[in-house]
Amino acid sequence: MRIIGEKINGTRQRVAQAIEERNADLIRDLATQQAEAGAAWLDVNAGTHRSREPDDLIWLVETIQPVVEVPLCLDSANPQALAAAIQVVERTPMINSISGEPRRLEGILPLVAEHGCPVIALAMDDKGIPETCERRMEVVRKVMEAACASGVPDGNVYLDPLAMTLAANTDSALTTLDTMRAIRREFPDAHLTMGLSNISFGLPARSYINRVFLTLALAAGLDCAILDPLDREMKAALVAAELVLGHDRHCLNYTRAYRAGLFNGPRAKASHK
Ligand code: THG
Repeated sequence: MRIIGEKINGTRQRVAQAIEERNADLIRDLATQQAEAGAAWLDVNAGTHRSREPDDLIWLVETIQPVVEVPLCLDSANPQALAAAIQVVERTPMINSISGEPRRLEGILPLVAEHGCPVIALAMDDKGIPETCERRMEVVRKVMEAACASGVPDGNVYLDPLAMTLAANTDSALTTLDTMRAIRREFPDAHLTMGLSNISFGLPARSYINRVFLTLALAAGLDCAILDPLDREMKAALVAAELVLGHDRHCLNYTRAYRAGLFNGPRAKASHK
């Protein structure tokens, strides 16, 4: 399981303010903390100010990459912002994301192919997020065809089946898990990733829901997740689930995490995300 650290996101108030004030220290702290906690990529999202997004994303990349070795995951729907950021990035980044929307396929896939980037592909298109597993798979097939036609190998695609809040539809997690299993069957070489916390939006005690959902998603084949690597309770759930699912030979990671104090020690601040 590989983790994309989610904390450098301009939709978070503290991060938006740091971007606005060009507060490099705050951003660099978030970068080093997440890298030390084992993130394989750091998600970098400059927020929603469309006209400023290219400049803000470039500033974030140039601020972060001198202090960490891990590659970045450039999180934007805007082809211009992604193209600008790719010019200043030193290590091949992941691109977050394409989808079935023609504008994103046409604007972003050529960049992905040219730079050999891993890319996240959302199971949605210009009509939104399909209600059913079958219709999400139609979008997935279309995106995989487009990726293949552009010369992007399946192994560089991280499919995101998308999780909607249970508060609006209590079948939402089931649809997402079914979509994951269908993707695993049809595209065995592609990866599966997801932002977990959407599943609990609007509900109390979100961290419990998020942890159970992570566990079920791992059983359905999730091999990469966008989450807060500093959330110890999430990490503990992850390590235990991987052991139970037979992904931890000789229980090495589990016992190592135990010895490092992951299951006791100071608790993560109760995170109700
Ligand atoms: N799929 C893909 N990319 C994504 C998402 C996804 N990128 C953005 C998002 N979803 C995942 N990233 C985050 C980043 C931060 C938080 C949640 C998801 C977060 N939220 C808290 C909350 O909502 O309460 C706290 C906000 C704050 O601290 O201000 O921290 O699904 N491909």
